[in-house]
Amino acid sequence: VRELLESGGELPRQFTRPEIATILRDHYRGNGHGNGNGNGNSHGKGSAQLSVAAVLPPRETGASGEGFILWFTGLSGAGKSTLATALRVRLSAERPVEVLDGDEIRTFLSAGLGFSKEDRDTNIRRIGYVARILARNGVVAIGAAISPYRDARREVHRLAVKEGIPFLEVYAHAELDALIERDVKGLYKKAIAGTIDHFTGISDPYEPPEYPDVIVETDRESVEESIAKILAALCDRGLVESGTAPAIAAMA
Ligand code: ADX
Repeated sequence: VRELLESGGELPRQFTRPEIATILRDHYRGNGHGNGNGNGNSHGKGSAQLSVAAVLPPRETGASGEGFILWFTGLSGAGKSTLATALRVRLSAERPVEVLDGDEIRTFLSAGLGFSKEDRDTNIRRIGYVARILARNGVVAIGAAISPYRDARREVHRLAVKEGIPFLEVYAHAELDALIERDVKGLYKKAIAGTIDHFTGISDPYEPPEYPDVIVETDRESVEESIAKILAALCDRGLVESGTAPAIAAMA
């Protein structure tokens, strides 16, 4: 932090309010708030050192800005990415939000992984790892991968809880028939024809969550209705402001 302040860099918003950041930066760069010698070394030995910790707010908790993980699980085409994006749009006015989308992660972080159980579990472990790093730095990390195996999801959950990171599991559910009919990416058709192997729900298993925090029925609900359910659950957990859920519910 000190190096950042000395170089005149911007402190991340979750560290402190911008006006406090300006005072700190001036102090460390010797611009009038330090020991008055203007040489930028006001924090040196013997000077009246301003304790960063003394002016930083305590780590925010609850609806005021704590990071958390929202983990979507569900079949391909069940609406995970759509809902994750809608949530990001809704929540990013209030706090930093990142979406870790299966398709996108597989292009970068998990490039080269296939769809065997082992590879899928590795993929989920990686997404979980990044989600924890983000969440512990105040970001709302939204995971949107099929994550078909219960054990892998449980592990992500367990590691988050171990670090004190709130974790919410959302099951994006739609009847298989509806997904096959909708088939946005044309993958179900190929999987049924046997052109794609190990396709989740067709020729590969999907283990539904036993105790999801929220179930959204994406073949029966509008996006707004599903988002309202999720926001209500987040609100119950004290993770978003109480005004957030009704605002969305009114749109439904
Ligand atoms: S996961 O199983 O490891 O969680 P992930 O969500 O990253 O899967 O990727 C799923 C996406 O990969 C699907 O939405 C689909 O676009 C594509 N895909 C390609 N082949 C398969 C397959 N065999 N099974 C499931 N999805 C596949």
